[in-house]
Amino acid sequence: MRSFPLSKPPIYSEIFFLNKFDSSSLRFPTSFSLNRYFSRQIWWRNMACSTQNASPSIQTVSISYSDLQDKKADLSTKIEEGLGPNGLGIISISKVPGFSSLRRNLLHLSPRLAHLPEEVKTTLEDPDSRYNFGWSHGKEKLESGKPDTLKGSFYANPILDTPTTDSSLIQRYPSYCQTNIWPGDALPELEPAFKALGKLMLDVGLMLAYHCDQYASKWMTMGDDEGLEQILLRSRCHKGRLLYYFPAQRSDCTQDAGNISSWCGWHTDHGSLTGLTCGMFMRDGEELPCPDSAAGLYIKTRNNKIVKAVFGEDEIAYQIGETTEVLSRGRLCATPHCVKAPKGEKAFGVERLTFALFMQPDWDESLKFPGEVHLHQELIMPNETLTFGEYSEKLLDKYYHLK
Ligand SMILES: O=C(O)CCC(=O)C(=O)O
Ligand SMILES: [Fe+2]
Repeated sequence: MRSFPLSKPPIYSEIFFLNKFDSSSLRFPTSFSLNRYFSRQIWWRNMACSTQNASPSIQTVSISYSDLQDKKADLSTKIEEGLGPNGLGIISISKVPGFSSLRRNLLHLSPRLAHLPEEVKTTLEDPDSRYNFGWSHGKEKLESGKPDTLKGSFYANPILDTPTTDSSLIQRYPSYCQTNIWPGDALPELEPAFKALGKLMLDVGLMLAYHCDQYASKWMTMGDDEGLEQILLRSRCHKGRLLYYFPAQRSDCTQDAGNISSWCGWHTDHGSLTGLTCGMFMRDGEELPCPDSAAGLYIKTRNNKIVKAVFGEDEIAYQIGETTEVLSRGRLCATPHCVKAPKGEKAFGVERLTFALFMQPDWDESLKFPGEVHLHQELIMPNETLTFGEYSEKLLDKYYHLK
């Protein structure tokens, strides 16, 4: 039997784990006790304004698309190096045909969406799904408990506009089963651009999942339909998130310097694999290089080091989510990550745009939570079996205190 992973549904991310990470990693006692090493290049950045928080930048382990496509290729060394017990928990795929232009097309629409009139954005909101479809701004909470107004998100299932017409399912799992909400006349380009990039990132992610299964089969037995690839292939739950990080105000650029999670709090994604584009920076409609080399995606390693994860604009990165940790029985651990905002004068007015694809199992997919994986122990008994939908419901109840 093999189980594999899932990724996170949007809502959970920033809300959950911040305080815990910042106060000594309560959440990953077993994973962080393992020693990680990095065989990739590490360099220390000299941060202009603050050296006390300097973290090393680490280039992600990268696999070319042509190698990934080859089902006969043995990529287990790279998978181990990037995602295995000593890896960073993120891997990138280079030279994916068509990716760069699909990324640019979609990311350029992010500020246009964020700047639509408020009354138009309100029509794109979906409170029934706890803002897990359509436009969401200020609905999630920060570490401080205050609403997160630092970024806006647009969520949709890039593969299925209507995952189901069964009204009892829609009522039970609204964050997965609702119908997509597109802006139509207000921004007609969004739907095709979102679907095209989401579909490509899913296809590439499925290829990666195939190689993860090959790697996992070295230490676990699994039936033909139990691998990550098959779980993700049959899922109706994949979710894309187009992110818009609002520009820092002049005061923010010079103050609040040291906080690494200043744009997006520490969290793990709760699905299987999360595809990520490299963030794009813009000011007044013009793309520009990142104004502060310290800004960007940070990851917490298993031996509790914080590093900046670096990958190219033309690469798609994939991170491990909680359900992969469950399905791999703790061998492939969910990756704690956050985003640091740029600071300094040059950061004034600069916005960040990116896209995440949460590849996650179907709401009906059964997951066995092995005793050795210590995720949400207060909610889940060792060796309990839950569907992904039930698991998500438990997390929602936990974090939203509904029950
Ligand atoms: O903005 C990013 O690069 C990461 C976003 C993220 O972690 C998420 O949406 O879960
Ligand atoms: Fe995330």
